[in-house]
Amino acid sequence: MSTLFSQIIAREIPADIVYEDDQVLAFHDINPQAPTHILIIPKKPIATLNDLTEEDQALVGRLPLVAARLARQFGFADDGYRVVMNCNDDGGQTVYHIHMHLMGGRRFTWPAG
Ligand code: D5M
Repeated sequence: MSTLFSQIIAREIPADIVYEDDQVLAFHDINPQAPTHILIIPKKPIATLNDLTEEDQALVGRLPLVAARLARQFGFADDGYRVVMNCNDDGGQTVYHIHMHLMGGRRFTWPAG
């Protein structure tokens, strides 16, 4: 099933893209929860973390690498930041194309709400 994020990958709807390679795209979240809030997604449409297979290991491993690179680029790598992946309804997932939230520029609390 096509999601909003497939449409962003296909450039059918606009997004403020901050990183792209052959496997991964990153863009600003439309509803930011921090001064910088970026979504990092694989171009391959995988609905939830539960749908990952062994063959996705390297692809998904790219997501935190891109997160750390963007944290450095946006200047909050040393202060710290939060990465989150929500899964299904109780996890707060609303878009069924896996994505890593990268949030920085403020202090976060724990446990997450
Ligand atoms: O996170 C899904 C996130 O996707 C949520 O923080 C809003 C964001 N979102 C939804 N539509 C867009 C568009 N069009 N551009 C950018 N960001 C968007 P989840 O973990 O599934 O709750």
